[in-house]
Amino acid sequence: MAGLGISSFLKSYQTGQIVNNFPDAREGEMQHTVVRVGLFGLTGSGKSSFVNTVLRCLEGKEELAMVQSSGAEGTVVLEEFAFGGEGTDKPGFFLFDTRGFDVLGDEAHNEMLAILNGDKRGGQFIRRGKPIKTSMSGQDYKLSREVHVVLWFVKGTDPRLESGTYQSHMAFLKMQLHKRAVKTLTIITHDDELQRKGCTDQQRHNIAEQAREITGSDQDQTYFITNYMREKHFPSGQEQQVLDIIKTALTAAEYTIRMRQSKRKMQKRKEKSH
Ligand SMILES: Nc1nc2c(ncn2[C@@H]2O[C@H](COP(=O)(O)OP(=O)(O)OP(=O)(O)O)[C@@H](O)[C@H]2O)c(=O)[nH]1
Ligand SMILES: [Mg+2]
Repeated sequence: MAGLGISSFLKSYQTGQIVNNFPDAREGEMQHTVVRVGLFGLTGSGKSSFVNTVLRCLEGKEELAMVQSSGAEGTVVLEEFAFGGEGTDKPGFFLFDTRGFDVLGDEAHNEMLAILNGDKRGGQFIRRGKPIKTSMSGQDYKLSREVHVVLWFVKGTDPRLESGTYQSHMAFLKMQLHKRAVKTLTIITHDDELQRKGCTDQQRHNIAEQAREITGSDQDQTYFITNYMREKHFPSGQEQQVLDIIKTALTAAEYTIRMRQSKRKMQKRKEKSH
């Protein structure tokens, strides 16, 4: 699809429009479901900047999300940004900007699960140091409240990538996402800095491999991007890349919703027959 085509599609996008057919949806469920795209990653990986990049690419507008200034803390309040659904009173999808982590451990796992399950929503502060009550299995949750697809952000120039420290912490979360049939797209940011450093194709290949080890994404769902920044040149070709990421994420989210509905139905049938 040409750039303009995707752009106008996404502007007026409504949840359900890609897959179209949700045979196992509960009555009225799809009317209440808006795709939630969860943005996760370590602090400074470019999640909030990505919200601004999408805003720029889709609506030609400037900054909505608060981006870190050097040394300052970034996002502390969860924020959901509505996109799509032009001309209707229902948004097409939400980008859910989360608070990043310095280290990945039990606390990060608990917080991310709570967000995935819809127990933590936009507008809520994240208070750290106390576990959040949430389901470990993700079953019996309300599909319309959950996060349906994950964009995992990795700063391309992060030295921790190469050391492999970060990969080992993701096994738990990968398993949880798999259980929930939620796909992860890997977004490698700071492509401009990689290019400035004269990063070779082989090095890029290695970075992509290392990032994929963290997330378990498919090769074709790993992207390099330069986020839009007000004072900097936004490379041509980036816009198309960003729109492609969103379209791929929405497609994955809709398939997840459909699959979860079918699983739920099968589970109910099983329970009845026992
Ligand atoms: N050069 C360059 N800088 C970027 C890019 N993406 C983000 N940045 C910068 O990196 C810093 C961190 O970006 P944020 O978007 O605030 O990162 P975040 O993931 O939201 O961070 P937390 O909210 O703390 O989790 C900011 O100074 C951004 O301007 C990029 O692609 N290239
Ligand atoms: Mg942020």
